[in-house]
Amino acid sequence: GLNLTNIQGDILIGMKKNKELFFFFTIVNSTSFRSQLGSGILPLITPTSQLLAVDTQPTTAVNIAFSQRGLNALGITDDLGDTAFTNGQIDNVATILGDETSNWEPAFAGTGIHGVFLLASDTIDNVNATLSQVQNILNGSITEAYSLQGQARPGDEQGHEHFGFMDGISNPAVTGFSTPLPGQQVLDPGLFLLGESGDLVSRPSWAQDGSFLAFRQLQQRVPEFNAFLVDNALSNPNLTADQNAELLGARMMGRWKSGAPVDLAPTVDDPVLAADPQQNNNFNYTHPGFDEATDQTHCPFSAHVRKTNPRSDFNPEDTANHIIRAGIPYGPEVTDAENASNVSSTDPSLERGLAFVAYQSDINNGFAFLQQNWANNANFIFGKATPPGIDPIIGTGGLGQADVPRTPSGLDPSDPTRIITINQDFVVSRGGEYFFSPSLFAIQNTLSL
Ligand code: N7H
Repeated sequence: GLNLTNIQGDILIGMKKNKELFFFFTIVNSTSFRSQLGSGILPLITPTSQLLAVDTQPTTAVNIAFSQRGLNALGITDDLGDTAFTNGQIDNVATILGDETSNWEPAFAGTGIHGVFLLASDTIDNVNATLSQVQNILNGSITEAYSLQGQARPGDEQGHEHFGFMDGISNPAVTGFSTPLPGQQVLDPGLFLLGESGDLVSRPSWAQDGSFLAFRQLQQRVPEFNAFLVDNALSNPNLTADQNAELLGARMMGRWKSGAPVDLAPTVDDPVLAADPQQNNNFNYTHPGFDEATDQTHCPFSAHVRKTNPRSDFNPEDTANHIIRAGIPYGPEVTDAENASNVSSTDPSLERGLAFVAYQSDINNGFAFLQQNWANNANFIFGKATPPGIDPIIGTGGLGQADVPRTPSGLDPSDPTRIITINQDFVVSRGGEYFFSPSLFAIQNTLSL
């Protein structure tokens, strides 16, 4: 089995707290940092084992991860065997990810991000207290490069991202670790943890049980998204105008806001199904009597969840391109003024979105692959009667151009060939970085002095 006391807690199960601070730092004194890392910081790092039971969870869970620049700053010269990590996310900006560099937060475009602390707790006060403790221990050996405060949305919206959709339902199960729920894919640990079964790349031994963390600050233009749904509402005669707007959103996502999968609830939401973990992920886009190459009466080929995890659209089911997601929303609720104008405020304090976190053992097979080869590729999912178009939620026209029109088909169940043109991006990448989340053993023996 896996050594759960050695694997940082966010990787396999997520820290799952209502507040999570991403504190990006620059190492300014490598020797001092390395000596404090093993003595003072290591005892604060939360392994998977501590998160499994409520009574062993710390008040504030702490994880740490390093960029290639950070490993360089520590004098670590081993090649971890992942070119995306080695070159940094900025190297992927336009051609791979389709980001517009001018939208990048300057800290992500610069050279100062050596690592990130992930601090998760029930309150921001707890998070800040732990951050002070970390900074005291590190005693001036790091400086803040940037930070992003994530928080669950309030009240009934808890667990929902800013567009209103329930998130965090579907993640892969890992062989030898998790008991799968119905419909959940069971995958080799080596897809997520270096040096474990299924990781085919040769790594330095200390990298075992670490994972690559792809971080993205993804701004969401919520008022624009809502206005788009109203303006392009579908025309099912049995539904109200509001329901037809909801239906369009559900078909773009592949799930209703409740979380119910469109593949199982194609025309009306089913909140009971949504709330049942035995059922809400138990689908694979096949239906007796329907041809998977033509059928979009259930889930559109272009739906976000289908573009990023095509399930039985591959036969045999794809096993190479998977991520474990552990993001959290950031930013405040939409204001009345934004709602009234249908336009996101340009006030930076009102920016909102998803602090996106994806774990994998190979970034070019994981996050970067999903974004470039699936979401941003109009012809994917291959072999369908109608080309799906690029992902209506996260796809970009590519080559770093924002607001390139997206032309997904299949969104209108009454005419699957109809293209609903989307002239604006509802998700805008503000950049990010690739990190390595080492095992506790590696923190103690390799990264510390
Ligand atoms: Fe997505 N959303 O909240 O609108 N995503 N995502 N994602 N996403 C998923 O099934 C969302 C993004 C995946 O197994 C759900 O747990 C938003 C990127 C994958 O069936 C919802 C953003 C990438 C899945 C969202 C965003 C992915 C998934 C359904 C950006 C990878 C699992 C909840 C702001 C490149 C699919 C669930 C499966 C599900 C949303 C980004 C990938 C609601 C808002 C960048 C693999």
